Amino acid sequence: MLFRIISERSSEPFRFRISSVTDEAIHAIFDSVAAVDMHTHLFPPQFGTLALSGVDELLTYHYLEAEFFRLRTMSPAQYFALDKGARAEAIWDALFLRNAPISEAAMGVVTVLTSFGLEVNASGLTRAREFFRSCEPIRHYSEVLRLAKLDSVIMTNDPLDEHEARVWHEGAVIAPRFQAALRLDRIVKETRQRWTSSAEIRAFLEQWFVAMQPRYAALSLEDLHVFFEESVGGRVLREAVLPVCREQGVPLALMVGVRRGVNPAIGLAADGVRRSDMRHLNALCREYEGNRFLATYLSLENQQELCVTARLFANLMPFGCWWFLNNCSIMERVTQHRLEMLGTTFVAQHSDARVLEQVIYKWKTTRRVVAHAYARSYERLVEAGYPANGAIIHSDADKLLRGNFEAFTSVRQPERLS
Ligand code: FIX
Ligand code: ZN
Repeated sequence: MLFRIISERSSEPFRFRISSVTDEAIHAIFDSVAAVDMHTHLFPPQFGTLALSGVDELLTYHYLEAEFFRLRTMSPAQYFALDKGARAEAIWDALFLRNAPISEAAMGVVTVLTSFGLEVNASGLTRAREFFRSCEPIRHYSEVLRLAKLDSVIMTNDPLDEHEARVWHEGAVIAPRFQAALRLDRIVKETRQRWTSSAEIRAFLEQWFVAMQPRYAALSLEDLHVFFEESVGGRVLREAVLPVCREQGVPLALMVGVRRGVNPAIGLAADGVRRSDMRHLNALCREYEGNRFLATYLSLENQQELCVTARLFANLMPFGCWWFLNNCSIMERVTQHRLEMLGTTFVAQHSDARVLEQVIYKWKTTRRVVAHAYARSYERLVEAGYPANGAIIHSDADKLLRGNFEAFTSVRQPERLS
């Protein structure tokens, strides 16, 4: 326990009359905030087969597939020849029954099942299948968001995906708790095949900005040097993406450091990580000061430089511990470091969930780790003589779990950033 003096609540919520706060009180405050999950691959039921949910989807998550292949029970080719149910059974048997599900992703499945009163044992998979089959989709969606204490989630929306585009064209009313993020990866990659000028791409983007009303546009890439290259990709980014984002007041999220397709045999799990050159992010923030950038870096080695760059440029908002960083030990270290370097001016985490129920375990871990990191800093603050203040702790938790993202992506920005 970090703090010994218990706080006393006054009549106003979170106005503590305190000389200090307990670690427990800080955790309770972080637990009370309805978070916004700023990057997921989730879809509401209107998107049909794109909306993944249930135990078979949880078990065939690519994080678990990578762990399964390490056991060499079967080759990737043998595995991918099976149907989804048989793949789930193979993973269940190998990672959950024959071995302790000790990894972050495997433990996550245990947390999800437990939250629905389900158990990990020989009959557990059959029971879990029965349970998820019996759930009414809309009610189940709200229940999952309630358990994860999420106010809303941001999807990843690719206008070049035919299935998705059809849903948008049909004018489906998208569930208000699911908001769009316009994903640019394919647009940038397939420019040469699809468009002949930057003006055409600009028009295409503008049309989709209207249709989707995205909170931000997003691009994942190995390194940012492409922004400054004399290549088709470089020109699209400079002549279409950056100006349209600036004009529409929409931030561009940069997800940097992923090496795609390192081992294509293992499907969605094929990607690796690469340390990036931070000079390009510095140059982007400096040369495009009228744009706003959200940024997450996949390599642990880039985290300090990201903080330093954010100290230099207020048009940059670091976010989350992405993918291979989204586990307890690293998230705690990175979050602590960000608090030390940036105060609370960053977005603490996103889930990257692909399967609905994953938000339950990912947000449970996030709240615990972020609250713990915050409590460690706060303990030092109180020791330094600062009068503990529950209202400020609540406001900080709100900023880290939702407010910074909301303020940064809202259309009305302070003059100097717009
Ligand atoms: O590019 C992304 O948005 C990545 O998050 C995914 O491609 C990746 O497969 C993933 O799910 C990581 O969590
Ligand atoms: Zn993602």
